[in-house]
Amino acid sequence: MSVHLVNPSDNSFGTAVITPRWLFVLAAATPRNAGNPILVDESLEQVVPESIMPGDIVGISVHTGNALRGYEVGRLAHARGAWVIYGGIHATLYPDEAFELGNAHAVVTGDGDIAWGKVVADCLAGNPSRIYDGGRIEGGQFLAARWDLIPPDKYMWASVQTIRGCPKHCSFCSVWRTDGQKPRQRGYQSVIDEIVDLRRVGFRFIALADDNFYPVTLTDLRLAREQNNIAKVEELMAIRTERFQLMEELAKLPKDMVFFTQITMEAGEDGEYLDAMRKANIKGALVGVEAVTPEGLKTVFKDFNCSGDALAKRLQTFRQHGVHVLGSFIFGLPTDKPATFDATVEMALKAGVTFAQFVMMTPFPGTVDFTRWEKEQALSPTLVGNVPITRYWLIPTEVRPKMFTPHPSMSSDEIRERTQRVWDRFYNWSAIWQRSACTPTLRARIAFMFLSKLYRQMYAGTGISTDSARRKKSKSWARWTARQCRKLFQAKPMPELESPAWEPVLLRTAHQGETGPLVVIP
Ligand code: B12
Ligand code: SF4
Repeated sequence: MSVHLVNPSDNSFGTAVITPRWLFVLAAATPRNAGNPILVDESLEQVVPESIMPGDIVGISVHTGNALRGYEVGRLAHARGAWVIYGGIHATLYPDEAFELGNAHAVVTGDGDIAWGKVVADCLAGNPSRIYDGGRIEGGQFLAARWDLIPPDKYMWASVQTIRGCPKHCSFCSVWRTDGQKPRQRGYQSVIDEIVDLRRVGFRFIALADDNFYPVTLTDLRLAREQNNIAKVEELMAIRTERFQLMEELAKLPKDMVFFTQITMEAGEDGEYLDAMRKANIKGALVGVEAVTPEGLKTVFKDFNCSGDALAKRLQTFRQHGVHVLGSFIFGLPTDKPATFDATVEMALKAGVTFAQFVMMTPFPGTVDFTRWEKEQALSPTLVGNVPITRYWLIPTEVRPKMFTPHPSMSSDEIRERTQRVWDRFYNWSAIWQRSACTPTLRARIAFMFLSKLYRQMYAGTGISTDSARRKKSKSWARWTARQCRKLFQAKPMPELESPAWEPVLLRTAHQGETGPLVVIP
């Protein structure tokens, strides 16, 4: 009997940018008596059906974008006589779908770190339950990933999570609803141990797979102080202090390490925090800019972001403190006009962001935008084939519309074409050459240029170049470039590297709750 963990994808490039962390975390959650799980990341290569045997256990993770392929994998695993289990954000939101379309035996909702062990044991006993509620476990219970199972030559970046949950409530984002608004922070010791494991085997680029690396802002602290809410101030300060401790420890790791994270632009007003990030070798961060106008920010419930000159200044502050920005912008908001596209790319150029992504408004399940849209659609449902558009992930990709929510003044094609032009303008050779001046050597400059083009190729998913000849050509270019780029990320292994000898840590266990006794983890 074998346990297989499959990360579904329609697109296999042979090389991938970032490790799907869940694979290595669930590997750690797999009981030792079930042996080492077989990890299949389909963004590298497709699953081989013949490798699945009757009685095997197949765990499949689905987010909305890969659900359709995930169900296909589940059906083929079921046909091979395996136990089929789903988990991940989409399965959490739509467990029934996994049974109806993916031949599931069971679905795990929420966090899998603890639930997966029980699922495997139940399958081995031939008696799995239908639903396992993994819930939201405490930060101290997050499992460290099993990096001993990572293939050494397939990924550019490994991913390590330091915190889960986000206190904000942006309308297009499901994180605060699924992962909660209470930040759940891992002990820094366990984070550092994982990173040491990765550096030992030659990974020096690490994506911190966090929802929001800056969970407590200076404004939060000021407000709590103004309200004289001592308990709140203490709680916020404890979170902030732990962040600084983590960064202090990251700073002690080998100097060639490079970290990248996701953060709100509020960190731009906190020079002390940005300096700590820089010292910790957190050299870049994805910042959700989303919109460059106050009206746009209001529609996405992101009024805490800046617009206009203040926005450019805020983003430049990151650079001044040595943190590069990957600016993330959304097109297709109801307030967008034709002029918004040029204004956005000009802002991205003016603000000096090192990379940028321009995504088209997509209503993801679990978000405020999705709920609103689903209600509107209930009045007069739109169908594609016989699938309601509010279940767009079930529409075969060849006929799936590229945008789902109608815009008040522009057609979907107009939005796509304008978005494509923005990508082209931001990533034209001359603009990239200018930005590449941030690198120290000519070699690094050339690498930067290739990476910029690769990024554009992999993520400009506007669906414009969808004729199959162009798609095939661009895919084989991306495959080749990804292979070359990966070598630039590889470092000489450091098998001699040791984790610091940590003092025993006091932690509360989640089952015991906030008021439960403390346990000593040696
Ligand atoms: C890091 C990250 C990225 C990174 C790295 C992705 C990667 N290769 O791993 C980058 C920046 C590249 C990225 C890109 C995108 N992302 Co992203 N990303 C995240 C983030 C912040 C963390 C994911 C992570 O690694 N978590 C750590 C692991 C351990 O947690 P986990 O995956 O949730 O798994 C746990 C449980 O879900 C469960 N579980 C998961 N799978 C399984 C399977 C089984 C069998 C079981 C039992 C349990 C189980 O157990 C795990 C351990 O507890 C999440 C937010 C979030 N909180 O999930 C968004 C998130 C997953 N991303 C999201 C989106 C929308 C995207 C993009 C489409 C954005 C865009 N517009 O381009 C792209 C899509 C890329 C792609 N093709 O997959 C959405 C997905 C929404 C949805 N309904 O599907 C999320 C939820 C954020 C959001 N804003 O709502 N992302
Ligand atoms: S978009 Fe970012 S800031 Fe907004 S809720 Fe999601 S994770 Fe938090």
